[in-house]
Amino acid sequence: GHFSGVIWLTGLSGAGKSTIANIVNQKLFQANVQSYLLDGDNVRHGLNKGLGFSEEDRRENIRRVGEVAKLFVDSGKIVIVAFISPFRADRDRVRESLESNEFLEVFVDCPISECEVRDPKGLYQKARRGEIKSFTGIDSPYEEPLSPEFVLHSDQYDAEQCADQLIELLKEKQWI
Ligand code: GGZ
Repeated sequence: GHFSGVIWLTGLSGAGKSTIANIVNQKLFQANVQSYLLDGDNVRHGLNKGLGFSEEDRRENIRRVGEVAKLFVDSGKIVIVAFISPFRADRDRVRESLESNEFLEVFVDCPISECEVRDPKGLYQKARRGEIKSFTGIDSPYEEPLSPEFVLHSDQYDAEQCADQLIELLKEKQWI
């Protein structure tokens, strides 16, 4: 068997969290590592349907995601979590709910200027026009991690390279 724990990706919309998380998940599968990916696509449309983007709803979103991640850790999985998770206190609470060696906070660090240029879904443009309210980085806060276990510079490396860097980290930490 292998180690179980949570790889918690945090960062702005468009920073590349989901893309990197999907690649890491595939690579772990190919290496016969039992992993599971939690991201907005499978959580905000199901378990957390009904939660929006107010501070209160985001905090509840992250609280539930943390609880589910913990359940998967209990089942022996490596869980990859990819949510903006803008509030430090909420990420810290998840960290506290796990053993100290079971939580890797990974800051997907991409300047908002670059996220805005990418704007894969046109959301930044909408937010700038005021068509979306409370958009992270525009009119809703993002609190950068103060001491993450790892930083991915997704503006300097492509998603494949970032995924490789994460896999190397997992080897160094003897998770895999
Ligand atoms: C931020 C928003 C918003 C607002 C919709 N603010 O790039 P995406 O589209 O695919 O990923 C973003 C996703 C963020 O959901 P999370 O569950 O990760 O957020 S949080 O952790 O803060 O609860 C974005 C889309 O949803 N989206 N409206 N106002 N992102």
